[in-house]
Amino acid sequence: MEKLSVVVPTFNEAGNVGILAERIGKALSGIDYELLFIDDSTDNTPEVLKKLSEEDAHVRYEHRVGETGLATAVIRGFRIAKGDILACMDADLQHPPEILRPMFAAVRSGYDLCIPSRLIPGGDDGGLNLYRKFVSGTARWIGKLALPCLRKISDPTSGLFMFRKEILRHADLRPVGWKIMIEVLAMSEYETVVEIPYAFQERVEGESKLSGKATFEYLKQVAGLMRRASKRGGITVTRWTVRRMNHAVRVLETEAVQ
Ligand SMILES: Nc1nc2c(ncn2[C@@H]2O[C@H](COP(=O)(O)OP(=O)(O)O)[C@@H](O)[C@H]2O)c(=O)[nH]1
Ligand SMILES: [Mg+2]
Repeated sequence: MEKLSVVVPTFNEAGNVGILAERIGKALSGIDYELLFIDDSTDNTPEVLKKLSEEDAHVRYEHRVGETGLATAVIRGFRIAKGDILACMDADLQHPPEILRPMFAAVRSGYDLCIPSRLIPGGDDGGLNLYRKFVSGTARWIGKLALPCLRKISDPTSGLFMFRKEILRHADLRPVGWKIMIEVLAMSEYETVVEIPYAFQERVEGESKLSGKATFEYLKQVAGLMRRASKRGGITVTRWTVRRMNHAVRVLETEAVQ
């Protein structure tokens, strides 16, 4: 079976990475995977990651010194990942790690990209307060207006997605902004996307790093992509129900047994 690399950017997430690694381990049992942290922390997260990587052979990490930025971290992760299928997930457990198994089942079933969505039947954006809901709704609206390739995708501004590595072969990804998924959607080569529902969670440990600067960077990124985007549309987007998603997971189980 193909190998999966889960890339997780971390900035001061010492209280989350252990639980994340444990839950990912359970979610991906029987699947060949690596969990790759790209860390820019100033707290004791690097020590926690070092210990995790010694205890769990699936875990790798790189601690960067003198460099920060969510997008540069994720792109670095994609570059050094060993998998054939790549995923990106936040470290703070707002993206429930258990969704990785249905995402993997979905990509394996033949789609180029799987984008979990909070905004389709079966999904839930309950972890966001009203202000964050407004910010993220406006960001989506601007993104879709400016970039045709985002129009059919219900939740293109989260940091949770999985795809076949080959779609990045000729992609000129520029590590600007906060939203790495829109960079991938605009710059890579793919035809089919599947959306699956998931419930976004509230952050329990640590703090959000989202700032006013991130909003400005997003606008700059969208403006840049309007000029550079190689993907302008022509994408088939399929929306799965919970039932369809569970079916794909069952198919994956039978493949894993063989
Ligand atoms: N490596 C790295 N990770 C970052 C940086 N900023 C944020 N992150 C990580 O990116 C993910 C999303 O950040 P978060 O603050 O939760 O954003 P929010 O969910 O939009 O509030 C988390 O895993 C953070 O630890 C950064 O400068 N470098
Ligand atoms: Mg978060």
